[in-house]
Amino acid sequence: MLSSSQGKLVRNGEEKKSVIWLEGNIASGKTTCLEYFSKTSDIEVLTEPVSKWRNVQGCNPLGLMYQDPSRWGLTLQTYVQLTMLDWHVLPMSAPIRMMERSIYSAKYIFVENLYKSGKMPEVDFAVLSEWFEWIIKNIAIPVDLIVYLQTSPQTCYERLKQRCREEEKVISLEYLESIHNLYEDWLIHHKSFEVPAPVLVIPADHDLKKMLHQYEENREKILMAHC
Ligand code: DCP
Repeated sequence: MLSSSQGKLVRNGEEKKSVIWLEGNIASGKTTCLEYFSKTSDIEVLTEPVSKWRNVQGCNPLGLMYQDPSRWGLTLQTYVQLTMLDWHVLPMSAPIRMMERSIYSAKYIFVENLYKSGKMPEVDFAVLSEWFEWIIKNIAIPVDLIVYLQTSPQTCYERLKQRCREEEKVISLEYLESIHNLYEDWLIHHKSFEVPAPVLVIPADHDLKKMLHQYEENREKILMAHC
């Protein structure tokens, strides 16, 4: 018998842990969603370690990758893979964990995009792929629900221009369209790669007020993720 009280998930008196991945295009509004759920007791929120990607021992692999993807794509994505894995294996400190993206989207969306667009050499793609396959075969990466913030690439482009992150000034609408198409093929059309959990789609082109309303509406569905 399963019940929920104040976000706590209880099965036959035993607390059940649950892991949710929040997925979506660049600037789709993941941070706002995570902030909203971080106010709920019994949820821990893990944001993407972007600050690490911008500063690893004084170097900025994110910035380098945007300047010269063919040269630095492997460098950034190797580090993304490491930092995401670090999040995935971190012991949970609350019954529910909500994570921004995952090691899966790092590979299936971002690495795939670099390779498919001809910006990642075949050998780099092969090495990253072997690493990824080894990790998912040998290390448990739990997930109960994927929440997909579905946006149009145009909306992300507008939001990106507003937030003005220095490294991202080179991002074009075409780049966001490619990321969008890879996400749709993966999570909506199931055309490309394995989807490791059920997907909850939240339309995310709306303004802040409507988005917060939708998070409220979907709250129980998300918190009861493992049912
Ligand atoms: N990135 C990447 N490769 C990955 C993951 C992310 O190149 N495997 C890049 C894309 C962005 C930056 O890292 O330039 C940060 O990702 P998001 O913009 O999606 O993260 P935010 O926290 O800014 O998301 P949002 O705007 O949805 O809150």
